[in-house]
Amino acid sequence: MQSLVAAGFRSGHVALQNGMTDAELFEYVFGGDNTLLALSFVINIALAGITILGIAYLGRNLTDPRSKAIATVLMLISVVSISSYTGLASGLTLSVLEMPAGHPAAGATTAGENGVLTMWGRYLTWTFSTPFILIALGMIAGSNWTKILTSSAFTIAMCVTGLAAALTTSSLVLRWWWFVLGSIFFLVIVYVILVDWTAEAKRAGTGDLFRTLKFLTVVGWFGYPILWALGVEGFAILDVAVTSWGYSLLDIVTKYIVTFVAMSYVVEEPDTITGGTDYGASISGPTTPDD
Ligand code: RET
Repeated sequence: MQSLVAAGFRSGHVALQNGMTDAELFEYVFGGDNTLLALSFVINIALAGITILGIAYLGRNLTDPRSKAIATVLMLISVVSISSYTGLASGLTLSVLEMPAGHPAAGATTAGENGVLTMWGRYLTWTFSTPFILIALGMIAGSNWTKILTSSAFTIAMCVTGLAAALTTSSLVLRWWWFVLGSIFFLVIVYVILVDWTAEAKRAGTGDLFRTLKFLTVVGWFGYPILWALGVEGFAILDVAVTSWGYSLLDIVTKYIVTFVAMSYVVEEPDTITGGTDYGASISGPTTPDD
């Protein structure tokens, strides 16, 4: 068993690390020559922290279980985000990978090692953060759990294929094939937001709020595949620091701004948001108040 685990770690090391340890990657980011890259991580750690505290403060007087559920889901977006950026900043979820033949960055070097810096932790952690964004949006639109969970499953599939695209070093065609698959999954999510949830939000009375959230989300989310394609993973037109800032800025819009826009509506606990004291109860009959 132990040797199996050791073998797993060894192969993980070969697949994800091109000879650079986490400590060397950390030194590469924070050593002084890559201040811009380091800042793109640190600023988001701070913003995620502020957002978590902001939600706790704004939501301190919530009483309705459904309003509380939405506030909790919104908080979880930033809980994932602060962990994600800590992983990137520590070097744990960064790797230097050699691109396959034909890739514009094939043969590039990073800190003396063959390969380019890949922030694969981003794609991995979007797998956990994007479902919370969709759960919050779906609940605000008053959608049903089938649609909310379907869109969540598709976003997980999209992020995992994005991760696979970034980590595939065997073939350029397969990198882009993963990207195409992820893009198809993305279109399912866009359809649910633009068609189903837009209509449902109107019926639920949250149409105005949903229009703002939909705009920030759909426009912002399209930025990610564009950045992937223009950045080091794709055509390598943008360098690593610019790509990283691009993602960090998109994250500010799609997570923190979306969160505060939604939260400022939820705290008022309007009828369009509340679900009544029984909402989400796991047992019928009177429940013990939790505060
Ligand atoms: C990838 C590559 C594969 C094709 C597509 C992508 C889309 C990514 C998106 C990410 C959104 C992330 C957010 C994170 C917040 O924490 C994976 C780049 C379509 C839409 C909102």
